[in-house]
Amino acid sequence: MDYWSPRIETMPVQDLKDLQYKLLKTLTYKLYSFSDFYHARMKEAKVHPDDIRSLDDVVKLPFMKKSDLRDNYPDKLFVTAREDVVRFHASSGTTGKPTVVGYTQHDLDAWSTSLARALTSCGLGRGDTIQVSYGYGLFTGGLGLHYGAERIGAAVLPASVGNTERQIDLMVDMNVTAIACTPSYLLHMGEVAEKMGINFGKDTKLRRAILGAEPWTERMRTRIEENLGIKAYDIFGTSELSGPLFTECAEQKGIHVWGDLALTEILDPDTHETVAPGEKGELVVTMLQKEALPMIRYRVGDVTTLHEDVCSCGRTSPRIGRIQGRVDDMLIIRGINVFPSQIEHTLMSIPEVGQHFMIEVDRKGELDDLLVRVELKREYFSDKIDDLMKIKRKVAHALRSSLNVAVEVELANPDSLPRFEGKAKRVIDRRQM
Ligand code: DLL
Repeated sequence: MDYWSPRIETMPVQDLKDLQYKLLKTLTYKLYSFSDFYHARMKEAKVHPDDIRSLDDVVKLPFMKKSDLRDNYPDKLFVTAREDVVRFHASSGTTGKPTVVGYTQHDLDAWSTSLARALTSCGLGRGDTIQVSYGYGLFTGGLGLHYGAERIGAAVLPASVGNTERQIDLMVDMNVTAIACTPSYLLHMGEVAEKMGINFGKDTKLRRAILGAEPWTERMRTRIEENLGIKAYDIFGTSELSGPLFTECAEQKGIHVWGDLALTEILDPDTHETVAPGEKGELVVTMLQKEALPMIRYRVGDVTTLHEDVCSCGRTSPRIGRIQGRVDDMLIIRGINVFPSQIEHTLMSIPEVGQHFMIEVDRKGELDDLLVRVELKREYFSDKIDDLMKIKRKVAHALRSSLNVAVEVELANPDSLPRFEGKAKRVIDRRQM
């Protein structure tokens, strides 16, 4: 069995907990002393670092949420000197502003190490050619996987997203053995390949896929593995925690969350009590070693389960089960996070658009499709097709630039879209996985 960091990955459970406690203690002292934000938060929660006397005392510490990043845009929560930050990424927030994350060199090293362990646990290493078909740029997927794959000595094909036929040609010509992308993109690639007369099993060397950034199911895994003749592994992470960080191992029994890097809790989202082992709840993560943008008890917003038994692969870190949904209303469209409030924000800045809109999500073929239906203000409603097309293009363009994802727009007659008594239900998600 190959491990990337054998000592850490197979450390006896109690030793790992002792290490986590030490790291947590150091982190709380550091942030209490050097971060105005955390100092104030801890004071407000009436907790002092001296009160952290065991790992279980983590529950005394205050939570952190995505809105804290938004409220402190762009970098007010960074605790290192600006000169020590060597990389930024950003992801969509609930309004027009993204949330910005930053990394020191040590943060980037820890991120790559996490992925090096993860990719090794999926059976990848030197001699593999990994096509990275997550977006490169502000999104953490592309560059994250890129450096993780280089770290294990694999050859990287930085394909990014789009131009699917060329991606497939490259996969064949470059003898690609593994791909990292969203599960829906891989299924889409499979369809395009079929049209090109290429059979993944026979015509490519593809054997493994590292799939995540969006929810998917066991059923989808079976479909991918059977249709494409490969092994598919789940990969999880969020930009606030660094980016893609953790995967399943070859046993495919949950995602290993390395204990020296992260402390995982699963809580009841309403009572904030820890749920019983194996029970569903909200994922809350403390990053134990992050420097530029530390995270204590970050409420990730994903619903999952925690498994602390030692995996049959020999790794002792706890595992989380498949992500089963979100506690908030964030949608994931082709791997990109989209908040309905962000759509509303953009629409409401366009003078021609009225108050009412609907968001419809569907899956066309294997790809997510986002349709926004908007009601025009009466004074802009016209029987001239040209005028209407102009407004439609304007709305589509505005949404595309704020969400970073293609949107189909449909203009609706004044007074034609549903009105709501009580809570508006503007999102219809017809995707079945
Ligand atoms: O999606 C990081 C990433 C890149 C993960 C590449 C995996 C692969 P964000 O854009 O910040 O970061 O979005 C994070 O995506 O809170 C989940 O809701 C969702 N998500 C990520 N991975 C999975 C997964 C990246 N394996 C948000 N299953 C998270 C289900 C996932 N949902």
